[in-house]
Amino acid sequence: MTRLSLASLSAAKAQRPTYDRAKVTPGIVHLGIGAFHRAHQAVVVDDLLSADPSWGVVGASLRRPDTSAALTPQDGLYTLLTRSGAGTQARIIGSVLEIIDAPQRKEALLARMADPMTRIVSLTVTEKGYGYNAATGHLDEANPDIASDLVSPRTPATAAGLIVEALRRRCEAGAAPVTVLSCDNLPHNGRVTAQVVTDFAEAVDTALGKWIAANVAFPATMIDRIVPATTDADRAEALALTGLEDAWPVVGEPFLQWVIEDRFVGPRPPFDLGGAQFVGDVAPYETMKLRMLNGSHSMMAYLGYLAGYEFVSQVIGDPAFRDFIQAAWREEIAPTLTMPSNVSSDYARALLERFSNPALKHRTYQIAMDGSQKLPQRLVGTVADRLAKGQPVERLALGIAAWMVFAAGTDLEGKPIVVQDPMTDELKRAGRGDAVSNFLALRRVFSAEVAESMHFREAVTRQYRALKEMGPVEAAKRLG
Ligand code: CS2
Repeated sequence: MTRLSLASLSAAKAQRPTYDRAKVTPGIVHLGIGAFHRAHQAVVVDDLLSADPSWGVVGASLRRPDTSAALTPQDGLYTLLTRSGAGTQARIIGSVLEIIDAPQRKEALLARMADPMTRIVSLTVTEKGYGYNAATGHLDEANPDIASDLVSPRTPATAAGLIVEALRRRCEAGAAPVTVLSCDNLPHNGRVTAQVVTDFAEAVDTALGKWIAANVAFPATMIDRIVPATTDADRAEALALTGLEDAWPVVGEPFLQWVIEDRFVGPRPPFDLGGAQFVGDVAPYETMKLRMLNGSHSMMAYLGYLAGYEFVSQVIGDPAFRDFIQAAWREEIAPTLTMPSNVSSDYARALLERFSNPALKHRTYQIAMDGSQKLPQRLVGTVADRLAKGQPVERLALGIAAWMVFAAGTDLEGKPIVVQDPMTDELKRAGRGDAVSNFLALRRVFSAEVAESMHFREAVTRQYRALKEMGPVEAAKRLG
């Protein structure tokens, strides 16, 4: 069996890079090079390298060495499998030039980030990776990783710490401005990144804050592609299709969207050649995506998991859930958006098709992870907007009640659930006794205005009881 690498690339029975890989130079450093980045931004970059080879990606893993271990022997090359009902397409992506395992090679990473050739530092570090406290709107200095970086800011481990140290070096060397591009599912991700970076910088070096304000841009982005975690079956399929062994292919749906606020300092890569859109204001796109797609994803994940469904396509294939999700979009979520109503109804129709993709095998359990970090922007914000107008929130309340049951760590048959969440201990405690009240008291998840609304408390209590008494399918049926 031959392994994918530059030496074997010409033998790959798949779409391959059309540019000369030897001429590609690094222009982007990406923090958090997981499957999502490799199936999204790196593909967009792959599409533009023939036009401009100065935008190659150096990726960094901040926690685990596994991506570097898998892709370094492959010269950074990997297979993208695009899956739909019509079959699977394989394509070799060549835009990632190097993968740095940050804990082992911190100095190499910082040097690369500070290098003037690097004009973009982008990130997908998940919601919890920002060290942001949404309740205060600032860097969470009590977060243990952030606290430890603040003590030794020259050898940081967090995204905020790494960016600040790289910026300090750039400032000291008089290097060119740089754009920091957040690609996580957070509302106002550009603003949040600017806030944590500035707060961190001011805590360690007051002069640096000024340089950052003048030399760094933090555009907001909306990112979208469904990327299920890679399995051994995917590895086998990559080999069967391309003829080359790949230790870590990635899988995605055909759909890809990337909306970027057009506010770069320094040169802007022609991301539009790979289908990205540059716009003046990302917020309407972002709110639509977070509330419609991610909001319903989370509801389907908790309700579906509790109903015994492994994949999203099975959940949306159950008429009770399908009707419920469509009603939630139409009656409760879409009316809170500023998008024209035909945009949101077309969007909902497209989502239904994407969720129904039978080939994707996207696990409900994967989406259910880190709920405490996801719920605020996916469901609770929508609830807040509706409560302010005195509108009903029954369906959103059912989705939130399903999260409460899941997060408490025991399914409806009494079987334990392995809850993966930075707040696991608090969630487990909240599940004991008066669970609804305990969960509503978590200020990182529910703002005071939402938690103190009688209307909301009653709705969640009603739906929580319905879940326990009749199960998720019947509870959803009543609201479909
Ligand atoms: C999902 C997202 O895992 C999750 O929480 O809702 O990863 C979702 O698939 C992407 O945001 C789609 O763009």
